[in-house]
Amino acid sequence: MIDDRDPNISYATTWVNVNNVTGAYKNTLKRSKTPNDTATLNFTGTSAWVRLSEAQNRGMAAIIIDGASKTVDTYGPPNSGVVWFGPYNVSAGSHTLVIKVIHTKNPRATDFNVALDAIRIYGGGPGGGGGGGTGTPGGPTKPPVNLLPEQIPIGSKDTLTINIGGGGVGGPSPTGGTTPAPGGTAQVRFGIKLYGVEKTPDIKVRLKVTDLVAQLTPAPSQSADTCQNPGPGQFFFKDITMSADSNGVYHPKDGTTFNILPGATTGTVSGGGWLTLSGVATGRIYSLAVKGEKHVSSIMVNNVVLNDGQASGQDFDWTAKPLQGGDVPDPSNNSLQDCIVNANDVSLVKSAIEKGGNDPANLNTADLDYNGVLNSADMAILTTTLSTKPDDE
Ligand SMILES: [Ca+2]
Ligand SMILES: [Ca+2]
Ligand SMILES: [Ca+2]
Repeated sequence: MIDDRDPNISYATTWVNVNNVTGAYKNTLKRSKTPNDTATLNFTGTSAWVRLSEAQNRGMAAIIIDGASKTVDTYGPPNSGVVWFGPYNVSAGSHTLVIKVIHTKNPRATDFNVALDAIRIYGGGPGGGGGGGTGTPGGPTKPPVNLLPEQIPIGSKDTLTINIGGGGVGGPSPTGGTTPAPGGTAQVRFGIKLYGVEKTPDIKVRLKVTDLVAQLTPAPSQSADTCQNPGPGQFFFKDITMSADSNGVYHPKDGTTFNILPGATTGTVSGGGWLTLSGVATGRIYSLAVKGEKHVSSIMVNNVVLNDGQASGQDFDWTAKPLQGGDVPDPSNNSLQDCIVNANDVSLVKSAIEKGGNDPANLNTADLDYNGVLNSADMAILTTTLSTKPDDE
């Protein structure tokens, strides 16, 4: 790890030393809010991580490698601590990393400060003796392997352990020679199952991505999460078409489109089930939750850092936590769900079963085991959900 005071980092022009910072490496930071101030490190390696301090008075920084720039936002609530941004992957060889004060900020931020704590280089080792060491460099699109745990304080009473990479073994060499720009957009793929189903037709789900830090600090005008619209720090990737394999494992279906909120844009599933999380900043800490078309929403992973591209850690297997049926679409409310499992759902399923038959609207509401028949087996799935976890998350 290369500390902010390492002589290999050159600063221009008005950076100040900040000392006795609990949680920071060597308890130090180097801080500036002067436009175009830079911290520069020349290094040899294949991947860089930059640790910056987050706080209310922090602005945005550009992280620039060999001229390719990525903007990061270091605004955070009080006692946010220090956060790793990266990986910024490059081809093997010599590179220049610049952290630049751009004097831009999140509307919630009170000032423009950028505060550098430390840098890590993998796949080569810079003059400063970074963590890379002796391993074979990993490919530019591969995440660091042989992971090392790192404690990052995220609040006054809590800590979070994430894996931030290590340089021991290295991933397989890439084919092709392109070098991705630093930063970018995260992609995820996920496998899920449905509880108690007999058949597995295509279904639609919602992926909810929550920025756990931004969630804590809503703008005054921002309303809370409703079942239909995202709240502070949240993104809804809605109406994702999921297709099951012969083992009943669903993945996002190639070539289908989905809707993104906020912003009301659309995306397309590509590359074997990968979703591009447009709008979601990389290098930040998220929880991911999935809600099915007749199911409650379940948090599948918490405290996960999303990185650029199809990082291998972002191909999730969530099949151990099957989606539970119960929050059924209500025909008297535009066939919307309300994110609550209660007597209304019981009554909707009960009346659909009593009507019987194979009316598509009734099956859409209440056929919780997807076998095309409405009967007590569907009610059994609902009562199982009621007995365990009635509402979303
Ligand atoms: Ca430091
Ligand atoms: Ca409901
Ligand atoms: Ca059924």
